[in-house]
This record gives sequence, structure tokens and C-alpha cells, in this order.
Amino acid sequence: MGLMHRVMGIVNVTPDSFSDGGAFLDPRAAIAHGYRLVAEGAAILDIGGESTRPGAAPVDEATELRRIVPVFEGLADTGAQLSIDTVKPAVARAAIERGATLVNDVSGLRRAPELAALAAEHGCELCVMHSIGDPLTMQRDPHYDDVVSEVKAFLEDRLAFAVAEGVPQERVLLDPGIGFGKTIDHNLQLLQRLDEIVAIGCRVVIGTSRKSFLGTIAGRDVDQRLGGTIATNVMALERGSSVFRVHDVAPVADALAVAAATLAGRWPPTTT
Ligand code: HH2
Repeated sequence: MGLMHRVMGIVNVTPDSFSDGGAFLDPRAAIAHGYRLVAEGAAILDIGGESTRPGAAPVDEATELRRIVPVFEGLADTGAQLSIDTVKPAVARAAIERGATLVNDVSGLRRAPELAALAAEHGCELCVMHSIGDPLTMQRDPHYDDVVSEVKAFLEDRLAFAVAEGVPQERVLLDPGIGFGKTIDHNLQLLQRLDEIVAIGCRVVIGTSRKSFLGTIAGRDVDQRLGGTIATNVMALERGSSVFRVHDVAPVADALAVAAATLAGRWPPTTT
């Protein structure tokens, strides 16, 4: 449990991301940031050119391509795995041609089901995240009878679809989509019972970094949510998550290394 965890550093090439919008819109700044995250311990860089924060306006394909292409080219030699955070096949394809080996789809193959065949064709990994609606509408009074079992059923269905499209199960990663069409209690129940998502049998990605429920609980602005980010990532590790998507790589990587060693009761933790 908690073995072989990997930190995914976030590179947002956007003017409007909720916590770092505009900071890395210049490709040179995004590339420098990516190098820094790898030096801090990121094994994966997740590069995105469209914000998915609640209420974000959609971005057209040409704009998204213009943002991400130079960043993929500039980060080709970091040694980290490159991930493309998009719902658009043309954007995913351009990233794959420039070294991306993970396609991260926050729509869970709802917007463009053909992303699964694209990943299969290129031998890429595919992260399927649960969300409802789209970023403009998803936080309008989301309702579930049992959020954990409904998210689990969605992810199982999407996994079956991805496998039918030719992506081997071991290349599929699942993500409950913290903050995507979820109230604060939905987020907390998904984290509390994350082992039920892990039980599906795929690696699980978790993304809580700086999200608003952390600010609500702790009474913190978006730039002061590292404590909450660490707490939730450590608890997700304990429940079996494998990939941790964060902005603040160095402190989260330290926390996860210590937590993993503690779970193992030894250091280095056994890696079988
Ligand atoms: N969260 C965000 C974006 N992409 N991908 C996965 N797999 N899981 C997540 O939880 C997730 C994600 C939102 O965070 P961020 O990229 O910081 O903000 P924005 O969407 O505003 O660019």
C-alpha cells in the first residue's frame, strides 16, 4: 500500500486557472516551471492549455494548440513523463506527437470518446476522470444518492469502454474528480472512501491541490492551502492512490515519501 507513488506536477498554460492563472502563459515561463517541478520530484508533468475551474469559459482548439505545443517541445528532455490535460483529440494528438505518453481527460471520455482509440493507437496511458456537465455548469447544485458508488460505477463503465477501444487496463488510470460537480461533502466522502475506487483495480490519480473545499474547511485563500493539500494527499496515499496531481511538488513529495515509509515501517520502503 502506498508503494510506487508518483507526483504529477501541474503546468497550466492558461490565463485563467484558479490558482496560478496567467503565471505560466508565456511558454518560457511554463517550460522553466516544468523543469523546476521535475527538480522538486515530479515524475509526471501534466500540461494543460484550458482551465477547467468552475465557470471557466471554453477555449478553441487553435488557441489551446498554440499554448501547449511550444511547452511540450521545451519539456521533451526533462526525463519526466509528459501528460496532456485536454478533452480535445486534436490537442491530444499534437501532444502525443511531441512526446506525451499520458492523456488526461477531465470529461471521462464524455466529450470525445475517440480519445480512448487515440491513446490505444499510440500506446499511451489514459487517465479517465469523473465529472458531470462541463466547467460552466458542473457546480450548479450537484446531487448524488451515494457519490462514491455513483462515481465508482461511472469509472467502471468508462474503464470497460477504454479497454474495448484497445487500451489495456494497466494503462488506464482512474480519478474521482475532486471538485468537478461535487459539493464539499461529496469531495470528503470520495476521499474518505477512496479505497472503494482503488478496489476497481486500476491506478488511481487524486487531484486536491489548492482546491476550494480545502479553503472552506481551513479558512484559507487559494495561495494558503498547502496544509490541506498535504493532508488530503497523504490520506489518499494511505487509501491506495498512486498518482498525486499537485502545484507544490517539493513539499508534497516530501510528505508522501515520509508517509510511504511510515506505512511500510521501513526505509527505503519495500517496492515489490
Ligand atoms: N483538476 C484540475 C485539472 N485537471 N485532472 C485530473 N486528472 N484530476 C484533477 O483533479 C484535475 C485535473 C483543476 O485544477 P488546475 O489545473 O489547477 O486548475 P484549472 O483547471 O483552473 O487550470
